[in-house]
Amino acid sequence: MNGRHGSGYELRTSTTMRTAAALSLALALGLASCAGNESSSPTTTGSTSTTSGPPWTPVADQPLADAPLLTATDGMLEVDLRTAMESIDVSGAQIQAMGYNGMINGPTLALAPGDKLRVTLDNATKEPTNIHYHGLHVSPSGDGDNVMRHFDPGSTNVSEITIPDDHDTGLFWYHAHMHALTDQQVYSGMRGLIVIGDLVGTHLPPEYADITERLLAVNDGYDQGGVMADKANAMTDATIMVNGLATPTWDIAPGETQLWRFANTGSDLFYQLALDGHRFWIVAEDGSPVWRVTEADTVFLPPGKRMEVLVQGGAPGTHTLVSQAIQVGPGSGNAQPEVKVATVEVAGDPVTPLAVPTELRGPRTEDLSTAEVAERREFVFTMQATGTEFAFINGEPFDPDRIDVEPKLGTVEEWVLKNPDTGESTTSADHPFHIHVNDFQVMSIDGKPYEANGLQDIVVIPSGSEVVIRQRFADFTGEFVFHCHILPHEDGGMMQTVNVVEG
Ligand SMILES: [Cu+2]
Repeated sequence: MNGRHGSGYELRTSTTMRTAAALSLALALGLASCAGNESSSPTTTGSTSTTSGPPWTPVADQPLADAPLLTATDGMLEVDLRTAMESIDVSGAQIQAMGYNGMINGPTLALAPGDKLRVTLDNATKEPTNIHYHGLHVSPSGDGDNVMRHFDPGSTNVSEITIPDDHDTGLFWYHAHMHALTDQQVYSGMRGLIVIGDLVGTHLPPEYADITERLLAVNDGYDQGGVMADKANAMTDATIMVNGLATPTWDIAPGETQLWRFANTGSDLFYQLALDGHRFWIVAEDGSPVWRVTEADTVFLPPGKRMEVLVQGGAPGTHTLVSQAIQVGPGSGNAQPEVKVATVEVAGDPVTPLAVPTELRGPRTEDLSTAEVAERREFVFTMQATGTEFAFINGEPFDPDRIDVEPKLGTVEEWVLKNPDTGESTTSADHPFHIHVNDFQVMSIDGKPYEANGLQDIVVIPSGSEVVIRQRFADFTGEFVFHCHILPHEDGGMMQTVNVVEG
């Protein structure tokens, strides 16, 4: 059973939704006063509020490990996922969580352009769910990348997509996208990585063929009475994890070149990664190859974002990968302190560093700066301090029965994304904009031309700023959404529906 709008579901779970959304609001707005009350406040896990367990004591500093890798064969990858609220081993200790197949970072799905993916999802939780393939250029219709579907509790549903032959190679991810429950389902563990194609073989020089690649899914966990929860904008008390391990350790030889493939698969925290004594060379952003390889001191990962970077081992010794102290909105609740993310051991025999390319080989994504613009539209992102539906686009919360935008297939549109600063710490925040199905190019920020370095699927609209983007609605008609990727904001209403129609 997965009716488009699941009419029966609202009645059964409206209390859950209100509880979850209200608490999400408090958390999203950075209300530090909540912090002292977790044990007595309603759980953020909605219908699972009666669940509790012993304290979670994750083991830090373990060697990095990967999620299980599932690879397509003969053009097809069939994956069975089961989600349930159950006791899961997370970084060496048990905690109640709703992951996929007993993990809070599900299996990594590896496909080549042209392959098909068929996911059979057994929903053994007490709440509806669904599945979204973040960043993939695939059909949003029917049983494809369709987040309008509801997979009812106790039901098993199939989702099937075909990766186009000319799809970008890079890092993507999948996660639950059930409106009003997305935040809790993602932080509880309904997520995993997707690798499309061979980034190294397609885009890097031949001498890079054998470099070590690391898949690095970064997110946070928080023990709320033995149940996996999160603390939006309160990074201090959260456990920062990579691939589900608390601040793990990995190594690199002096001079060795590795490809580190970062994804922020958390629900609301931003990471700005830095490694002492090291620099990064960005080769892909949001699963899209860059137009020029750029050198950077930090890797900025708003929620949902992927950045794939080359790193060369520096001086032998122990180095700490941190997320730097950053401000992700004007209010005090939007200050994130510096936290440790991982330990990198530079050890072993020195290696002669490879020459870092300035440009990539292989297919290049379309530059939309000279494209004919068929339509210009404006979207204003705002929040209010109270209410279940507290986050808006153009003054309205999300309504699945409303079509907000109807672009014509194949055309390019220019969108102005505005985030007015209300001056209130409870209603101002930076909003990471994300749209399904198609990538976009950033054209300007606050009126200043932006030197884009490729296409992307996440861009932060800073509080008090406006960002102009262009996107081509290529290949696929049908309904999909755009939203803020701070998931409590999405659940709170900051989402709209696009319906691409034949021209
Ligand atoms: Cu937001």
